Amino acid sequence: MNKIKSAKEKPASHAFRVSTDEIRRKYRQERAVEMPDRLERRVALAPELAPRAAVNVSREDGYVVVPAGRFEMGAVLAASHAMLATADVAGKQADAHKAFLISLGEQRAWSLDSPILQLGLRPEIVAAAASYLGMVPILQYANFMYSSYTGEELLKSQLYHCDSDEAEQIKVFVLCDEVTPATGPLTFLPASQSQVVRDRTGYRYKNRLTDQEVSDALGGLDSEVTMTGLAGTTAFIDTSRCLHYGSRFQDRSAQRLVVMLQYVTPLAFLYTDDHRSTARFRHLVTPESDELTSLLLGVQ
Ligand SMILES: O=C(O)CCC(=O)C(=O)O
Repeated sequence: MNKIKSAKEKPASHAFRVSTDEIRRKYRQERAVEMPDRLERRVALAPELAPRAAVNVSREDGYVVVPAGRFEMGAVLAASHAMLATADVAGKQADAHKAFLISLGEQRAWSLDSPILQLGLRPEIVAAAASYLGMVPILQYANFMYSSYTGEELLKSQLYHCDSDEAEQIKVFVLCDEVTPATGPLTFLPASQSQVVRDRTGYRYKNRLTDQEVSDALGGLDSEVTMTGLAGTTAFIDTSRCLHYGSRFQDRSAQRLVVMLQYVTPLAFLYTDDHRSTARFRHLVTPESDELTSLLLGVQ
């Protein structure tokens, strides 16, 4: 077996934070060989879904940003504002690992009728993620994320990083209010540029890089993209392949509210076991659910 599995002392999720891109890829390939039954239908359905894809996320870029107005977001934006109006923001910030970026909702409270899951199960969005990932993914996370200014020092995900929990994934972000450069936009580099930075800095997925380190590696930050725009602006981003950061506030009185959906594959390192026994929303599948929903919610 590969180096990661033989490193018994630490789980794969840890190894994935400290190992190289090459070892991560190899582990994933070996995992794919071990679980053909869990991948077969997912891979077979991806090309069938492809014509419905809202956007084409290229391997080169690893992201697409769609301006407000292109997708119907009325229900989910209303749900985000209702959630913020009733949330105990100060209480959540006091308990949070990252006070500058907190999740507002309890995901176990979502039902199939919740606007956020309705969005996460929308075929044109799912098809975009499936086409990029080469298989129907699992919707592993869906929540409203609230950010605000909590101090000058840049910490954790306020610094450039790539997500360690998968080798590739799609996160969908929807702005719930207008975001400007002063109000903590998600900021990222295309996948190809991110690869250059990882190669030149000997990047490991537990690392955080300063702007200066990234700029030195690239000879400037010209390729940086900021997710600004009106409410409803939507981004599809591979946050494992695109270096990114967010929630840096120039305007200390401002706040940022976004929807975040996360699509991963059964090969994700966050599933140390079979995803069918751990996928977050699997309990929502009913006998009436269609195959796509069962796959997305991870019971198949
Ligand atoms: O928007 C942010 O503050 C950062 C988000 C982030 O790092 C992530 O979702 O992986």
